[in-house]
Amino acid sequence: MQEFVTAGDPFRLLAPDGTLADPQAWPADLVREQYRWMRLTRRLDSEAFALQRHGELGLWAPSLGQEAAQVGSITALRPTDYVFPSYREHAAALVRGVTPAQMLEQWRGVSGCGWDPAALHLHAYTVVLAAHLPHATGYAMGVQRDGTDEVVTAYFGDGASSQGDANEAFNWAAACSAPVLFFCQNNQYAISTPARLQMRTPLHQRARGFGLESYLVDGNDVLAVHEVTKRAVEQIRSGGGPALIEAVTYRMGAHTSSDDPTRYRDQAESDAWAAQDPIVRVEKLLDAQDWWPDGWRAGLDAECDRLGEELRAACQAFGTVDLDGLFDTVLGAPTALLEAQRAEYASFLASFEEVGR
Ligand SMILES: Cc1ncc(C[n+]2csc(CCOP(=O)(O)OP(=O)(O)O)c2C)c(N)n1
Ligand SMILES: [Mg+2]
Repeated sequence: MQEFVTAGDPFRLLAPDGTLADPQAWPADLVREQYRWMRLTRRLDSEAFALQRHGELGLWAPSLGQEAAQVGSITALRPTDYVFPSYREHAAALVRGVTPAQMLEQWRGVSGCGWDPAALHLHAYTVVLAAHLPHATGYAMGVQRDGTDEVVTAYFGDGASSQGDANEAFNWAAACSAPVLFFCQNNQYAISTPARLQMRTPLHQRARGFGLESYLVDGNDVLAVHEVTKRAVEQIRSGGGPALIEAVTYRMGAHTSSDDPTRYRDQAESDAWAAQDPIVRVEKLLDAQDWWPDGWRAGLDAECDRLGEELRAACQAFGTVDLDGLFDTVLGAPTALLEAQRAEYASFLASFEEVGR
């Protein structure tokens, strides 16, 4: 296998036209399994986006286009390796066994986290950029103290890499040799700010300055992501210290359901990245190698349909959101400021009733 590239061009195994240097070296069932998770993730994402548009969810952050970066990496971890996602890692949640209903709870506003983080070794979605990176580092220090060989992973974006929290976490993880993998999906944008405008030196190069092992990978190539993550995780698990992976990908959709990306990026750019679609790429490989067992593809189509149906049914079964209750879980004991905000919000909600009269 070709050496992992840590500078210059991202490491790639599968070309956008589906060409793979040595297809026979790859078990077909591993390729199909990666493809299956990517297809399920894409279906989950499109259904959830549609549910938001129907007014069923407060917000949705699409993972469209980032399926390879997410699936390739999460499947390279052990199910017991603790993961700190940000808000877009829906593939990680699916692979870890979060059910469709649990997946939507936070986006519907019916709970702060739909699943049990300890049971699934998957933390709640974190919206405050990079806040979970020092948490992941601290968690990894606990793992180190306990002497187990668990590897902790934190997912974050190009924009989050500019936060002070991220940089403190990189430094402290390196200083303590904490068993943590920092996985950056450089999807080219922090909402409307292009990555090229907010950093002078690419993240994988900055990582070296902190003393982290670092890797640059084509984030739309699920096989390359899987291999690079496996390599990084082996190094961390065997006591080699923390690592950072920068996966170069593209946010094909909007930042969230509240965003209109046509306001700040060209169609030509989106079209160029559409030609790098991570799912189409694997489909081309499966076609070229004829790695479709009889009935397998139709079975997966049906599985995607079932996931969509489950999501819609689960969403419609949610009760109404207890808006007042939101204030109960902000702090252990209420403060005067919190009570004032609660009252202000209650009168804001009441103003809609007046409009309706
Ligand atoms: C500390 C903090 N500042 C600002 C925001 C508002 N915000 C939400 S997402 C986002 C952009 C993040 O971009 P990136 O880290 O590249 O992740 P992506 O959304 O592209 O996955 C910003 C500025 C926030 N959530 N937290
Ligand atoms: Mg980004």
